[in-house]
Amino acid sequence: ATPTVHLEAEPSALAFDPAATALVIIDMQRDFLEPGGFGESLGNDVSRLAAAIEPAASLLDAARRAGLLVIHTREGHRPDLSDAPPAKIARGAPSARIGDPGPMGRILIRGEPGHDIVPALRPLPGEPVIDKPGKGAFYATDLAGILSARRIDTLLVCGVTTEVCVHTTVREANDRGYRCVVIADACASYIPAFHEAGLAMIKAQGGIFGWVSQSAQAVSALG
Ligand code: C5J
Repeated sequence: ATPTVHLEAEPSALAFDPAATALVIIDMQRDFLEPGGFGESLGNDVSRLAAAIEPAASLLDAARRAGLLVIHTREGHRPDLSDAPPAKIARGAPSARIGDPGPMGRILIRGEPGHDIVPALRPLPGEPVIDKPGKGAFYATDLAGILSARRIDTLLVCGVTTEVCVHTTVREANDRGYRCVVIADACASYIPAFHEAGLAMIKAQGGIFGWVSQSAQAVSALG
């Protein structure tokens, strides 16, 4: 029989096959979580995101032990900025723009220290790392191919920020037919009200584009 994990979630519990389930950790990068990066350049208090690290680390550990496919994403651009839309670079009035030098290297540029995933969530060799130029993890990446090659039908999703890159990715994954469970305490936002509203939107209307659960529930379900 297919091994089945039963997960408590809202608006309803669900069951999944660990072999057909991936953990997707969105953009847990120094550029968003540490001072001197992209997030702070936009005027955000980056310390608000730290709360997601420990829950995400325990979820990552449980997912690895249960044999789930683990996928990490990173938002960032090529050093020559050829994949960075001018409209994205020009947006707002940041203290430093994408590509400008900063204390963690050039802002939101692949290969720079700020682009790295935080040490507590460092990918293991063999875990796919999706480098994405946009907010969603499907746009201009090979994520769809990786998921279909592994016959994945369910995603556990966490990371930052809840209402931006997590939401964009989950909305598109839902349209592509994946069941998405967002792990609430392993996500965070610079704007707490948006974190709460973002989670509420996902699970409203009978789970209009997904489910919401907690890291402790996912860890205990994964055994
Ligand atoms: C943002 C992200 N907020 N990873 N990126 O610009 O959510």
